[in-house]
Amino acid sequence: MGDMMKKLILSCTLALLVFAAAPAAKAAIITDLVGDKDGFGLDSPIESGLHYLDYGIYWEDYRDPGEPVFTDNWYDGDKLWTHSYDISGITPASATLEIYIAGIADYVGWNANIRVNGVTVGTIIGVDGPHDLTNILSFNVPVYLLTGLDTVMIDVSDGNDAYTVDYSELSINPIPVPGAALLSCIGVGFVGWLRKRRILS
Ligand SMILES: [Ca+2]
Ligand SMILES: [Ca+2]
Ligand SMILES: [Ca+2]
Repeated sequence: MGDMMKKLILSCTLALLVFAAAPAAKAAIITDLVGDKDGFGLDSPIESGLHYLDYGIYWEDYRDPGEPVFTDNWYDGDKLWTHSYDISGITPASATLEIYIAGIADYVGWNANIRVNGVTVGTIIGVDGPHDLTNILSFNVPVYLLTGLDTVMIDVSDGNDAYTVDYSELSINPIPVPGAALLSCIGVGFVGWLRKRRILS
């Protein structure tokens, strides 16, 4: 075993011990909610899988003052919004985007792509009616896309597709701190090893 490897193992073990001993070692899940969870702004909370028309009507704006235009508001076409959150000091392990929506992709050929920072993370394939079902959609977001200021777009293939969104929530699961410390330690060690082998100059 070379000296470099011994040093790497020693320093990574130390890093693990230090972080494992820290009381705040476990990182919390980060969530960012855009809009509010109030059943599309209607008085009755609506569960997923029900008919929107039993509770609200089409083309109606049910927003509270100051709410983003794409939520609790039934209208047609693409929708665009931003999730912002503090990503400093964490290493994301996985991320999920949850969107509660009613009335989208309700004809064959009317598909909708969900994009995060321009990259498609899911597609809703159009099926013929009913035209108003409520649906909680959940998409895995590749962690390389996360920046702390992420644009989400609902890109509908037919601009006449009208629908409403209750809320959008982005949840990020960080790698627990000891794991993140180990990863960065191995990364630093690997770069050192490459330099020593003159692979990197
Ligand atoms: Ca609301
Ligand atoms: Ca629709
Ligand atoms: Ca809402």
